[in-house]
Amino acid sequence: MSNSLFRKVLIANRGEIALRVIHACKELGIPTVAVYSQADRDSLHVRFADEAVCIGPPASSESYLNIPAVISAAEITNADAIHPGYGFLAESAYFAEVCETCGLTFIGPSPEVIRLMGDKNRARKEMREAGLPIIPGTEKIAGPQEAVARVAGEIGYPVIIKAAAGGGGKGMRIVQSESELATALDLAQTEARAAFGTPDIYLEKYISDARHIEFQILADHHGNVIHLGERECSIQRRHQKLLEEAPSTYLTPELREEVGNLAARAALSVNYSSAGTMEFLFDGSGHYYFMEMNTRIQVEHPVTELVTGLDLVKEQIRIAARQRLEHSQEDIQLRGWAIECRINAECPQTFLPCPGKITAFHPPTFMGVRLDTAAYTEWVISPFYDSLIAKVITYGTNRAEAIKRMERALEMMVVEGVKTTIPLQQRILSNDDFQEGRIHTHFLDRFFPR
Ligand code: MV4
Repeated sequence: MSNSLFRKVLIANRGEIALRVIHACKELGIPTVAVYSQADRDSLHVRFADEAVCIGPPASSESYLNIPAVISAAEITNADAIHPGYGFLAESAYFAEVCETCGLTFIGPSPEVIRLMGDKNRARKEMREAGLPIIPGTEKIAGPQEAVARVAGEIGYPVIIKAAAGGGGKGMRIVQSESELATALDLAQTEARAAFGTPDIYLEKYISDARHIEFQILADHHGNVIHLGERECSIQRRHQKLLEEAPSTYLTPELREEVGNLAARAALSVNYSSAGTMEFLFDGSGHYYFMEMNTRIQVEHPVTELVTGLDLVKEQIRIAARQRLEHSQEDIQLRGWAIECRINAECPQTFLPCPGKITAFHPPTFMGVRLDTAAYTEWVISPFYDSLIAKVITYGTNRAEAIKRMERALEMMVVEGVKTTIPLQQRILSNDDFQEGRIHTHFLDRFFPR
């Protein structure tokens, strides 16, 4: 079968997301190429792609992040497009640019918009100009610390320092009072330089007890843009999401429409084209603020797929092939409720990754459950990569049903040989406040102190 989209798609990733992209390509009739490191020879993405190329040793820097190796693999297999998944090269403007230079379609937005959104400072400025409310703060930190202290005083403590090249909470630091500011600035700049290669940081007012809610956007190359509603992501531990849901118990249909339309228009104003996510913070008094935009497919995208019925990866591929969006905003209906639990291999005491061999694996399968995973019995979770074992996603006609199904799915899921986050997720699911939908950014610290 031949398709009008791409000759062949190379997937520059591993694990469940590589399999997820393979599924989308199979449904579209596009042949696939997997790339893998020496640690991933026995991986399912290698088995299920049409072709596979080994691109280097286990360390990501020498394989999944090795741009010349990935590009060479595309060239020798005659692929004409690359899907980066999430993580690794997904938000590298440079990689997207190299793809273009080599005549390969990068399945994602343009290098320019990746670069813009990767600079969280510039993104704030641009999105404010596009009409989105942003959190009170500085544009960019430069100049003497007295000047910074003056701005912080004007914003009002607590303030939060964020790395301009950061995102996802990496390099964030909360400052309670002026006496802590100088030391915090020093540390934050040193950390930012080490982690991101630039010491640039900015300040925001710290909003406590907020909700972290993100809007899913789809935009094509022809000026069409729609939003697919929101995902509630407030339940995070050390900025790792543990449980996400769609929709959010916090939003009324009116507020959803207001923020969704603003987000979609803002995406249009920067010529965005692909799937993208705008992160917002909602405080307790009805205010909301843009925080950052993610230009990749996100780990938690399945909850949006279950409540909208759209396949976001297929949409990304069609958009990259310059097709027009098939759906208008009026076509998008949210139906039912979806919850995702990210099952990671980690030690419950230290919260540190717990790599090792999975000695027994049994996936829960019944009505209303989806499992995105590349795991199987005897599979070894490597210390070289992220410790995600599986994403369990349940769907119900309402939130209570989705929760009940998640409880049953976790109870009937067998993962032996490594410690997992399942017990923590079971405690969250049985918590009264969670069941009532009363969740916020401090939910985990407050209810499950270490
Ligand atoms: C914030 C915030 C409060 N105030 N920024 C975390 C992920 C990253 N994208 C942004 N994050 C936050 N930024 C301001 N100005 C709260 C969060 C946040 C959070 C903070 C502490 C503990 C859990 C959290 C969960 C979600 C978001």
